[in-house]
Amino acid sequence: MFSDSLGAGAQRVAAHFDAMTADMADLPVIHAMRYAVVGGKGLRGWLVLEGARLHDVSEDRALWPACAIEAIHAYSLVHDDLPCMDDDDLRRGQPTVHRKWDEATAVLAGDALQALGFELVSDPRCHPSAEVRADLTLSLARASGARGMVLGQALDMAAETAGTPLTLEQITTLQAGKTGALITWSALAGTRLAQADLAPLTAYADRLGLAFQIADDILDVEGDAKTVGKAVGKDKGRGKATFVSLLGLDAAKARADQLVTEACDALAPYGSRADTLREAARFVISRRN
Ligand code: GRG
Repeated sequence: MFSDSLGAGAQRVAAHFDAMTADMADLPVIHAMRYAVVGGKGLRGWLVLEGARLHDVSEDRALWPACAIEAIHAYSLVHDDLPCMDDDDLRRGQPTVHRKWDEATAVLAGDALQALGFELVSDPRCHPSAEVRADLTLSLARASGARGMVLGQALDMAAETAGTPLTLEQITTLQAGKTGALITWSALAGTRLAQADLAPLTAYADRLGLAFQIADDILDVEGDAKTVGKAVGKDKGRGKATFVSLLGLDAAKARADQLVTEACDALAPYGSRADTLREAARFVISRRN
């Protein structure tokens, strides 16, 4: 079952995280880092492992970027939950980092997780080739910074105060940064490790990222977000445009289905070896959290 594979991947990534942080000081910030990394679905790390498997890259090597992207993802959630952003009390059904510790610890834990992500992909143990490590590091910087996730978050914050709802095109651009950029990087990291052609998995991942966000918007209206552990910001749903509000629920579901079909089709060059990635795409729109 796909969820078993996801869970097993998350455990191996968590074990790598523990090994990579074992020598760090016994301080609240380090405990907060671990707290922020565990307990998620581990989709991004799993995508790295699976993309690597598809290219016959050893898991020992793939665990470095897998752990890196989960660290960057965790940093983004810790900072997104802060009072100056979404002001969330719960994440994954547990107190957010600034609630369990304090704001300063949450800022520092996020900062340290971000630095750790870059440390992991630039560590010579990740890959012997400096060219491959530089490619992973540069692409991760672009995906997570002001060309990617931070851009998406900034556009989202600007939309909150703009007064006029976003158009479909604007929200697609926003989400391609906020959610899509890290998902795309995850799906491509194994290809980068193998120095193979990025095109098929780019087409897959871009559609997967968008489908993920549409599914997230659908879950916000259909799911019992509080009980399944999604973050519920104090300002969430305050008239912000979403794929559901712009397209309507049925058309949003149809669009997500279509994107998953296109994502699966993009994997044709890999044949049946990519069936698990196809399952992942279907999981993304059928998940309950
Ligand atoms: C603070 C720079 C900065 C960016 C924050 C990712 C993000 C940008 C905000 C999170 C807000 C949010 C809920 C976005 C929707 C999509 C998303 C990233 C959901 C969480 O990802 P999952 O479902 O989380 O993969 P788990 O808990 O499984 O790791």
